Amino acid sequence: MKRSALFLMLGCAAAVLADDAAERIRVNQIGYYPQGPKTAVVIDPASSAFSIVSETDGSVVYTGTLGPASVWSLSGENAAIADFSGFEGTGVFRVRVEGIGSSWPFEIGPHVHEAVAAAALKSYYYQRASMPLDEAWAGKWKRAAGHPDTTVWVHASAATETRPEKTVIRSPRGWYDAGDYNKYIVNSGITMWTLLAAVEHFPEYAAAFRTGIPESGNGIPDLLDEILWNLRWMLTMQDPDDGGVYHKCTNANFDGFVMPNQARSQRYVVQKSVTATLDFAAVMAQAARVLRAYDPALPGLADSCLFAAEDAWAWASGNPGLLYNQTAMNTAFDPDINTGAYGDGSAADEFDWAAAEMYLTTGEAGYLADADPFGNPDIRVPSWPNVATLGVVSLLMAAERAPTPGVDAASLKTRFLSYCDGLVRSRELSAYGVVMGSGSNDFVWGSNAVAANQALCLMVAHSLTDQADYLEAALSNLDYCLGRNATGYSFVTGHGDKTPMHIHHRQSGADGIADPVPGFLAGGPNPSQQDKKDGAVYSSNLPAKSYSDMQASYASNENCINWNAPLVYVLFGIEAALSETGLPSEARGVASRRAAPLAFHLEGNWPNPFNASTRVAYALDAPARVRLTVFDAAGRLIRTLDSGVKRQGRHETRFDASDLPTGVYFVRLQAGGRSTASRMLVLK
Ligand code: 9MR
Repeated sequence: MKRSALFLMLGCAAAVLADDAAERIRVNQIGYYPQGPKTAVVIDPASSAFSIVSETDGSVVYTGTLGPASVWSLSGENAAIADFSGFEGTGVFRVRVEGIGSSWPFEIGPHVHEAVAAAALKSYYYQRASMPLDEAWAGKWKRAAGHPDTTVWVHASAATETRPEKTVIRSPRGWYDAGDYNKYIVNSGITMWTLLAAVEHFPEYAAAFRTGIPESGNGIPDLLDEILWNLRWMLTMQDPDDGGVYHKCTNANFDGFVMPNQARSQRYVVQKSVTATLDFAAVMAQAARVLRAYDPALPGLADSCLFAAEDAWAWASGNPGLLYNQTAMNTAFDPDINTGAYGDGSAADEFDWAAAEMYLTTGEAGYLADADPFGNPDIRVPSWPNVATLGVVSLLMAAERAPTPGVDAASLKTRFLSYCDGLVRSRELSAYGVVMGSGSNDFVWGSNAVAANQALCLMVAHSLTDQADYLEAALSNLDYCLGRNATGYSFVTGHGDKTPMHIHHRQSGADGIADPVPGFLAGGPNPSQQDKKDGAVYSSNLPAKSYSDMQASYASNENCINWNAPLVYVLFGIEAALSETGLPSEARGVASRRAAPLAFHLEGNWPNPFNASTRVAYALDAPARVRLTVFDAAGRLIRTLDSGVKRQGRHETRFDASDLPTGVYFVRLQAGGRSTASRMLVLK
């Protein structure tokens, strides 16, 4: 249960006041790194003194003075910054301000964002079409398979001589786009690039990172296994006869709030478009590059991706003006298609991006002649209709490793860094000390992904220069997403004390479980409020406060694959840069550089051996966020039991193994970025 709800049930007036205080002291509710920057934002400060208070014993461990208050015009708030970067202790703490009270608790620890990174990536598993989600991996959000997509009809708009209308094709797998159950190539394009870029840019970290999915332990990084689920779907979306790519695999209309297996409307592939085909070409070219290293495990897949990319590029070159216009399509063909359009007025940036990826994978300069990805690129925050920056980033990161003949990478780098310098400078004008909100168009539909994509660009700048101010600016936007914002929400479901509970996500609305499916980044504040006509209610019209935690609010409170992807990228990059080891704490054989003061141990489980379920006991000598991980005898991660922040003392967690085969298992306890040795559990 949420802490605030429990307090309200107890009718404890003092505790309600504590929530009120937490509303006025905005922190990253997940936490901070011991040696990293640490700031909170205080609204309408009553005094200038603040302190950091230990959750263990209530002692004051640090005191400081607030910065000068100023107004953030985007939220209408008078805000001052509490900077406690000088405090480097580890544990669980709150910020206390005289005359207000205390913030939500947060952790300071060496791998503080690892659990939220795992959840953000795991969210893609929860979005998988065409397979059941077993309890072993999905926990209480287990569900039956939805959308086999084995009898998909070719829509009239996509009919050809070889595939006339109603030809049945197979298009299984893939991720549901968002709260809806449709699968869109354009949005898969930027999403896949971003996740593949995390594999390319943080290779050691990605290789060692485990999320607990059915494929874990198969010799391929979990992140790449997840990517493959969608890649194999994307390959089905190319017409083998001409190389063109269908814009989407979709219902005619959005489903109601039902579970995936209850959504059984006829599925269609609709008109091929130049944007979908180029996004597909770019992703397939990039995938061919990344998958080459896995040829023995995935024989022929890299080659297949490259062939698919070349065929798509050829089709797009022959049909450069074939943009997707759903309204026009519906006047000419039946049935009408009313799901997400992902329409675009120009394919110039898609040509640039695809040309860049094709050039980098093949080394053929011819691609640079057809489009000019590096001539005068439109460098700006990436989004699904604006993808030129993706090609620029791929080129700049590749140029760090090997020469790029025919491209002036040095001048491109100067231009990219000058864009990022602007983002860094903008923080100085922000009362919140964040980059987000520096541009007048930042608060759009999916604004939290604007924050995450600005942070992605800043992480790239950090990789290119190793300069700390880029990393700190990226971290400011991560703080924004996790609670240091004008709504006070940590926008990732299930992570933080005040998080979205009514996300516009069909499974979360239909499964009868109070907690939403975890790990989703909610869309975020959006003053256009396009969903008001459908019942969404907002308490503010101010840009940074136009957010509503209601299921009806698809314009501010939906999840979407292209919004989670930059969050995964940034979390991987920040953990790789700022965590104690630069590797996930679960990675074997990684020595800790510095021992955390937190001590904890696993006690015996009871009963043992056991049938179906057992209790695992453990003790903490200080409060910490706790995670138990269970492995099978082959070392495969079987289950992760997240316990949230636990107080000092002894605790028990029930481990239900009713769905697992008998045998030997091992449990480990993780807290404060470290883990204990394993204990054996015997299931008879
Ligand atoms: O993210 C998309 C946003 O940029 C558009 O303004 C909006 C309206 O066209 O659509 C958003 O994408 C939605 C898509 O159309 C259907 N699946 C859910 C997506 C997120 O809301």
